[in-house]
Amino acid sequence: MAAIANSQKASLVAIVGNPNVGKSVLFNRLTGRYVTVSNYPGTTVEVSKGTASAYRKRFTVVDTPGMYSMSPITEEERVSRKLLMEERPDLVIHVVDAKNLQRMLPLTLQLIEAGFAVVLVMNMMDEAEKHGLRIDAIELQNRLGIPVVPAACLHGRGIDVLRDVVHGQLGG
Ligand SMILES: Nc1nc2c(ncn2[C@@H]2O[C@H](COP(=O)(O)OP(=O)(O)OP(=O)(O)O)[C@@H](O)[C@H]2O)c(=O)[nH]1
Ligand SMILES: [Mg+2]
Repeated sequence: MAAIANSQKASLVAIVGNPNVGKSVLFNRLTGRYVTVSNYPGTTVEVSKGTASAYRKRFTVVDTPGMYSMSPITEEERVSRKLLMEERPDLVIHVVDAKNLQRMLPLTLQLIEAGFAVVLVMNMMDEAEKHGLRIDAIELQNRLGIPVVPAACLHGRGIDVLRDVVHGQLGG
């Protein structure tokens, strides 16, 4: 019956993080051509949704406006928080700038505390390396208790690993 075939809703994956860390670049890498951009209801803030896949599993990806914390100040932050709390994504990809890890990790902890399944994407590794920064992703992963994926989304680095991790997190 069609109703049964359609009853399995596609998983929702939300990309969140500070402004300007590469969320939209990652969103574009993960999604294909079928992307919808709309104003979040009652606001002028734009939210993009698209479909991505890992192996043959398809999932919906939403690109959220930049947020610094779960305690919103700006309209963008209010939208991102509302989206997270109301849509309760199956997985949250927290994108951070590897050059500014310390400043950005508090949001990772807030997301974990809020009960979300979180994957940390350490983006801009190309720039971090140019600055001579060396980050022990395994140690960070062990301390946080969530998957950590080093990436340079602009150059496509880390995307395949992230797809694998997302696939695993969504139940394979
Ligand atoms: N060097 C480098 N630049 C990157 C990387 N990823 C993204 N960028 C650049 O960072 C800038 C911001 O990228 P966006 O994807 O627009 O960032 P965003 O997080 O969506 O920003 P907001 O939507 O404003 O919150 C752009 O100029 C990108 O080209 C990366 O891995 N390495
Ligand atoms: Mg963006």
